Amino acid sequence: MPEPSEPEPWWRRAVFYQIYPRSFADSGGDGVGDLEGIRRHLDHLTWLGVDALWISPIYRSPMADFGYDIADHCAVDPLFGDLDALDRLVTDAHERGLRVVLDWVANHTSDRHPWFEASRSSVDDPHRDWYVWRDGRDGAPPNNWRASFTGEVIWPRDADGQLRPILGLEPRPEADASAWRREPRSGQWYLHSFLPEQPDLNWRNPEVVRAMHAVLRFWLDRGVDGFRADALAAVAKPADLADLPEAWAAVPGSDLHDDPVVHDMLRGVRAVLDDYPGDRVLIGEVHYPDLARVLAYYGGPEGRELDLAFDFPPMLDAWRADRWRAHIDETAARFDPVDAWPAWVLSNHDFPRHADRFGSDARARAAAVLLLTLRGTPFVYQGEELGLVDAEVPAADRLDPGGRDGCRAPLPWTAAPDHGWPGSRPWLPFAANVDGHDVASERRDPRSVLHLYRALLTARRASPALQTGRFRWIDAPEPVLAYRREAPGDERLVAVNTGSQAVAVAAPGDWIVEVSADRVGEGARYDGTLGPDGAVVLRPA
Ligand code: ISL
Repeated sequence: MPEPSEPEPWWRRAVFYQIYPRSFADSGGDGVGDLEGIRRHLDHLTWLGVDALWISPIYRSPMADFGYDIADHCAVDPLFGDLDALDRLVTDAHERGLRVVLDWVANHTSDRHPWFEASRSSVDDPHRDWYVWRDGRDGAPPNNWRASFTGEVIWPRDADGQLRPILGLEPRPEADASAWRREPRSGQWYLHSFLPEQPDLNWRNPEVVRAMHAVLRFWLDRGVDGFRADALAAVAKPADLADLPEAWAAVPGSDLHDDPVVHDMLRGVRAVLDDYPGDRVLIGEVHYPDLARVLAYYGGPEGRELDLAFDFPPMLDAWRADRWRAHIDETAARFDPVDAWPAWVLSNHDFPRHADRFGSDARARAAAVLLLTLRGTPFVYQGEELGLVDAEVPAADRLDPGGRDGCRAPLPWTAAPDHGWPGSRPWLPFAANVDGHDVASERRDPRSVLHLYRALLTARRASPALQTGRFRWIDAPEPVLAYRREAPGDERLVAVNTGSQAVAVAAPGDWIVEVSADRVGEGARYDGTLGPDGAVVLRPA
């Protein structure tokens, strides 16, 4: 935790941009994005004004889970390039002042990883205990845990405000829902919280810890600025691997576990990062509906752990002022007293895009104003800066075992029929609203969503209040979220109308519209009215 006299770590002021490398930009003409494609488009990202890139996995992989199944942690998959391409990307990004954060998948490897191939080869193999092997129960799996992707879990709030898991998709009939698979050679079962091709590592084995630390050092030595740690709840499985209560039996165990083993693991990783200069960042995917549990992953008296954890409950909630006010208040009430810093996110590669979920372009614009002016570090998912919705992928054409293809559509760079993806057809179709929502067209139109993101990022970069200042609500009618951001000598006022009626929102004092969600009226005095879905950032006149 920084002393007040220490400068804030860079990641508190930063805006992160998530790159899903298969879908960002293709330099090779094979229809799949690659590292050289990212490097060639760095100017776009600096023009946009983000500070750091998080790149989803680029490691050697059979791609059963599109890279989240790693067969060699220290090699780049040939689809994406090679180590030289990664080095060139990091060097060029750094020259432009962009940090680079890689994905780190701790919970599992690919079943084709040499560690697992050795582990499954015999009960006596030295790697056997690197994974989680158990005897079955009378020919049945060792416990009642389910794997992910056998039915979708979402976390809606009931009318009584309680969070409850429900299955959003019917489990696929052919899917084996168990999180265990029997290995015929030994007759034992191995645990896979996700696909059978993704066996879970055993983090209680010190050799796994050592091997993974070596992986992290391999990339830190190459100059990467930190990691986004995948699926931490799955790592936190209890040692006894006991059955889940019946009410939870249909929920993938990877969304439920919260055992202290994960905190030992994170403190160890933190120590590795702290060996390196420059505030290397550790961002965690802690997919719990309950913020108190997420906060524990920032560490405690026994030591620091994560720097940032995604605040997922608001991402999975409706576009309603009362819900967002409650999430923002709860985050502040829990995080501020211990100086933990939230990470806000509206979309990523696992969930339908917010322009789809919130139902209109105008709402997505208003949500962007909120995302980029809250107290905390925002994460922008590639394509949201264009206002993209998901691609429509007919069931028969779906590639992802979790049904998440829609939000992974390739980024359209131009208005041409190939949208800047020459050569083979891209691996997925373009977004349903691709027409007019490509980078080149939006760069020409100052009212585009792209220019809105750029204006918000420019305003944020110039304002200590927006970056790290205090947050204070101001009075506003119910469908509106209105707040001040304040730092010494600097302040901004933000008002976001989540409703579809114009509404009067008084701003005490005299204010100029710095950014407006529809780009109308910027530079003029704020007149006290927000249009339908309107949102503004105001600076003192
Ligand atoms: O994708 C989900 C729901 O559709 C989530 O429950 C997701 O499985 C969970 O957040 C963990 O996600 C991460 O690990 C997975 C990988 O498939 C995801 O892409 C990744 O973000 C396994 O590595």
